[in-house]
Amino acid sequence: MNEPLPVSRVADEVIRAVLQTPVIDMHTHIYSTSFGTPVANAAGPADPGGLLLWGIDEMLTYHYLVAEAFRVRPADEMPYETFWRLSKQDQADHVWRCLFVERTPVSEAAKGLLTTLQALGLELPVSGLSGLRRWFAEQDPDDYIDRVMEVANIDKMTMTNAVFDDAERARWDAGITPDSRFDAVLRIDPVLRDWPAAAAAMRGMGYGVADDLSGGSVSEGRRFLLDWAGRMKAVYLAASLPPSFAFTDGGPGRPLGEQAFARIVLPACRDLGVPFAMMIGARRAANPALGDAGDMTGRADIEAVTNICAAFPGNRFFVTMLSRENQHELCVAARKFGNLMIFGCWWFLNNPSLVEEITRMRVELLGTTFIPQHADARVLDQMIYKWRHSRPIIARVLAAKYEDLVGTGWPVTPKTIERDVRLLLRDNYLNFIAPR
Ligand code: RAT
Ligand code: ZN
Repeated sequence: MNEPLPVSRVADEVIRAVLQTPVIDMHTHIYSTSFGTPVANAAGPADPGGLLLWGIDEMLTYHYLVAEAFRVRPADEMPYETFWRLSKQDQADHVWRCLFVERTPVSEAAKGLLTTLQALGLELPVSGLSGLRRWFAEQDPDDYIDRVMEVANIDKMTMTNAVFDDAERARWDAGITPDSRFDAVLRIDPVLRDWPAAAAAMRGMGYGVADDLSGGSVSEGRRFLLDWAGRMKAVYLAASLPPSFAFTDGGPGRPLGEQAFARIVLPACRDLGVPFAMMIGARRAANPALGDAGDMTGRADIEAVTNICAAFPGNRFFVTMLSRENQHELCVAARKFGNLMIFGCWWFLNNPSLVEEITRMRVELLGTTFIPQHADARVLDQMIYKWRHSRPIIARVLAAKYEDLVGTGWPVTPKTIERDVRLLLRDNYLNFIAPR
């Protein structure tokens, strides 16, 4: 088992390790069943505001696919308002017709639906969606979560818990039963993106914060974060940030979001002993009529990241960036700062060609000290395709590197491969959220 491998056996060993190692997924938008599900199922009727999305109609109306459907039938043929007024099932039928009937589903997100159905052992719906709709309606969501996790080989996943979202907060207030398959992540975009709006919301929840950060704002803001992080048992705090995100020193005179970050958010993370995740490069609502599908990518300034990592050595930062052009400098930044952990090929980067390029560059610059991927699934079933598509790519990149090593005479054993793959798929994350 622990003999050095001949070069001819390396690729098989790597693929085995990458497929067999259970992943801990550090960024998804999947919720446990206590948050309710809008999908009618074997265990009960639809809960219209429920947050756990799953099933064929949710998969087809994923915003990645909605954007693609509007390329096939643009707004002059299917006005945005008309589409949004349709029932979920009619929207799904429309997307199905555009992307699977009138066109061939070769895009990453379209193929992903097929990968998922195939992995679940379902017939591909060449003759329509009704059979699939019946099958999903017969599932009990709680058992179905287990099934998806087993097929995707996932140990645990994080939710994205947007505390400034009234609908989500109402669910917490109504009472959530802990579910060991999920960890919470306290998501706080408005604090950094729009301080006055965040302050108004916090005041509404009984915290004494002012629009201009005066008076007791700093201690009250921290109290808000500590209360909610404690209540959710959040494993880290997070925000998605625009390409224009900047940080110099967080001092007086700097934008309020930057000051709040330095004076409220990062001290709270230190008190809690948890990292802060920055997802940088999403320009919201480039086309607002498209809803979630209308966001754009943009190149950001890496100096914000290096300034932050340098100024706050007592904090730990997960960082992912959305623009392909930022990837190299982000790797270089991670070489400078031990408190920076790069993660995932985010959103528009989660395509095989880019995952391969980015993962190879990361291995070359950072060895095994990064987190190669997260699913970012919004619909439970997508966990399957996101990981089925990424795993072979990660394995391919690693295998080529080990083969090169064998060429130098360095012994590469199954144990070394297993250790490295565990680091990449779970331990780097676990060690970063709870350092020894
Ligand atoms: O990937 C996505 O689905 C995006 O819409 C966002 O959720 C993004 O990942 C985010 O977390 O802001
Ligand atoms: Zn996300």
